[in-house]
Amino acid sequence: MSQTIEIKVPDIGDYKDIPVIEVLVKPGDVIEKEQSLLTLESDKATMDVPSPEAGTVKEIKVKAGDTVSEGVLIVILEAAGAAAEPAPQAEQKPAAPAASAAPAAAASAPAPAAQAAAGGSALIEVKVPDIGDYDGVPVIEIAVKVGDMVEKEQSLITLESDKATMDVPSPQAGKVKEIKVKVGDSVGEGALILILEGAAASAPAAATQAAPEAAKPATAAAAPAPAAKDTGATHALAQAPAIVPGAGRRSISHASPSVRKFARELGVDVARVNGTGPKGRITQDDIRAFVKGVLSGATATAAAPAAAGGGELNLLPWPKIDFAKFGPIDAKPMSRIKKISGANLHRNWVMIPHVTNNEDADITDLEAFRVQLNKENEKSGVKVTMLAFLIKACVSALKKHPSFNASLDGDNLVFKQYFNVGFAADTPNGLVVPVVKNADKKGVFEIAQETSDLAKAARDGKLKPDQMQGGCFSISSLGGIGGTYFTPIINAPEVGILGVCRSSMKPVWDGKQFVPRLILPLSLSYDHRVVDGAEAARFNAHLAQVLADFRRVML
Ligand code: CAO
Repeated sequence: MSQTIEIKVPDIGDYKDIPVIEVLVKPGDVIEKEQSLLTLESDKATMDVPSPEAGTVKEIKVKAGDTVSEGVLIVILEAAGAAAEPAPQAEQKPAAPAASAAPAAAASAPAPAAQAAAGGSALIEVKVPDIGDYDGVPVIEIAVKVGDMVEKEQSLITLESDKATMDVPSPQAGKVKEIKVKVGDSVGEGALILILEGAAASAPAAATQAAPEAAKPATAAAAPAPAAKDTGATHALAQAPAIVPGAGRRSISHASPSVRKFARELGVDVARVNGTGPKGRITQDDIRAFVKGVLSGATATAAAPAAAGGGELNLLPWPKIDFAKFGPIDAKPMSRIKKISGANLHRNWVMIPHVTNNEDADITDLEAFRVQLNKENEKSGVKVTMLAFLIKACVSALKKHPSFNASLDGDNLVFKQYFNVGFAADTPNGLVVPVVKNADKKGVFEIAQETSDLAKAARDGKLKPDQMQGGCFSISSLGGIGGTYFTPIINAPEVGILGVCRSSMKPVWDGKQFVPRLILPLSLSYDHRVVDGAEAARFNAHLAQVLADFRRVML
């Protein structure tokens, strides 16, 4: 009997809505106890959530970019050796808390102990704040030097235990007078880190008063050990025992939160930077050297062999421009849908070798038929659209060319035996792709009604997640707007998408003369890893034939 464990985000102190920056496992993975499942990163701490048990990952409930807080379900695990263990008789209380994971404490500004220095300037002793149960935590990086002017909240040093990486920020703005620790020292709560000459030196009293507020400690995080809750059956609830550092256990970039933030500001992917700090840690200087290398061309040269061997992209950092210098501007945050669809489109554009095959379909007769149908059914309230015919025509082409109804899964091609066709819908908040399920089993009227309902739900922001899932192939119709041809981006893991532009009357040579025909431009983008060019041309030619004579849809 297998035991299913729900792994949730453990107590992470005062932190809420922390972004998941990396999911480290996938369904089917066999994992060890304590193996990191995912990495969370706030602007002050990077933390990994480890597995409370060994087992097989059944389901992952979050993805990179989600934000999570304590108690959020992240992974469902089938515990290893569960069959061998006796079923618990009753709900067990969590075992004694494991180590308190309190990166949040480090994130709080440490208590500045201010004292009036000669000449009226305030000398502030900056100490390690409450970092929960941690003691003897190694200093792995010192981000400032004597004489530096620092801002309030600027990182001063980075500590790294075997549970978390934490930056200690400055309690206030000022000048670094003296540094009392060095890399490799071990520190605990209250250890003197450095002496700061407060920027508000003329008002030492204010600095002193600020101390208790600034020192407000985060709640120590008590992460319970897995708790088996059972009624003789198979279900168990568990929380991860503690938070651990990702970098130490994985071959990913080893960098403190402040260095990651710095890298993000410059558009640098830390995974591409070589760390020269202790244990290969990436420092701010490494990021600077990387940017200099890219700008001077040196890094491009160094990366060339990797690129030649199929390595990573070697892109320049994104240009950072102060647009306000050139005229008035109005900056607005992107909508949630735009952010999500943008990230998906970007990945698909970069990862899929797209090719677009253009074709013209003569829809003169089909359009006449559509107009006639709508006249006959005026009272029914259902308007037959070109999109509904296109969906049926695509089903016919998908049946004839099954590789368009496939998805890549590692070295396997998964051929789907069902025909779910998605269509891009333009909404005030951005692009969404609702899916008409089992389009092969539905008639044109039914599909017309369904696409109209789905498009309305999309525009009203009421589409449910399952209405956007399960697609095999997509259509992006700009026919109501205009255009001739375009390159639609494939909606991965699908391998094809049909772009449709506005039909127009064109002179067509019939062998004896030019005749006016209504021509619909079709642009079929396909994943060239899965579909060959000849097959794509056949798919598009078949579509054009079906649209020219819709009786062929039955063949
Ligand atoms: N050629 C000429 N006219 C067309 C046409 C075509 N290919 N397709 C639609 N039309 C006409 C319709 O007949 C309709 O005319 P009437 O109002 O006179 O009946 C008008 O254009 C408006 O159609 P529509 O676009 O609103 O409706 P639709 O069913 O064709 O499409 C939907 C629905 C949801 C696909 C559409 O509203 C939409 O959102 N399109 C944008 C998709 C998009 O953004 N794609 C880009 C994604 S990025 O790759």
